Amino acid sequence: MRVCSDKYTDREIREKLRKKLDTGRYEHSLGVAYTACSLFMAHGHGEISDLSRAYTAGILHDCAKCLTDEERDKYIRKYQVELSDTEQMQPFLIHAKLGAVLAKEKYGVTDPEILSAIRWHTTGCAGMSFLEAVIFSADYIEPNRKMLPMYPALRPLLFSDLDRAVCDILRYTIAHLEEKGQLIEEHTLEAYEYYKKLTGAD
Ligand code: DGI
Ligand code: FE
Ligand code: FE
Repeated sequence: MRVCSDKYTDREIREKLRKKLDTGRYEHSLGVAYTACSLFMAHGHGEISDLSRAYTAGILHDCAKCLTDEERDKYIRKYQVELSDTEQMQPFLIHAKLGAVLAKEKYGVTDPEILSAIRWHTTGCAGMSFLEAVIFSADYIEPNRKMLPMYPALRPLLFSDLDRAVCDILRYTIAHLEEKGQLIEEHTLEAYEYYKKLTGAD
């Protein structure tokens, strides 16, 4: 697969990632990349240039997920990444923002839409682009994910009604976080309100 990088081939990106991610995370990243390509095809975007963007965003979306705390803090300082209060209190959220920075700095990706899809893959946001919505949802449904009760219905829904499925994912995520008593990013709540209104879901 052609990859959207100014510096590396697909194989080089995979080799670099394999060293930076644990095995499960690497396999998940491949799963997101190919699920994102499939969603592009299903929604009428079959050009290789489109699929390359889906693949690149998918494979790199968690590139900052397996950093040590020291590495993470070093990159935050080096690239002057600003953190929200929620990110400071729940640092696992930082990998989305930092992933977009590292995709650019370490993997040679310059396409702003790919970087933005990586940036928003965890929380989502209101009015996502097609690529952003695809990466956000491919992350949730790719086949390596541990089985959840809603998957048999949710997975096909993404291929027929993307906005409705994004809305469902946001609802499930918010309910899950509330149950666990976790802080919820404003972007996640705004995204849910947006997709609820867009799709008329209740
Ligand atoms: O990195 P992954 O595990 O592949 O997936 P991810 O980046 O979507 O992270 C998943 C976790 O992030 C999942 O447990 C839900 C959580 N999450 C999403 N939005 C928020 C959130 N957690 C908190 N605390 N607040 C949020 O707004
Ligand atoms: Fe992630
Ligand atoms: Fe992920």
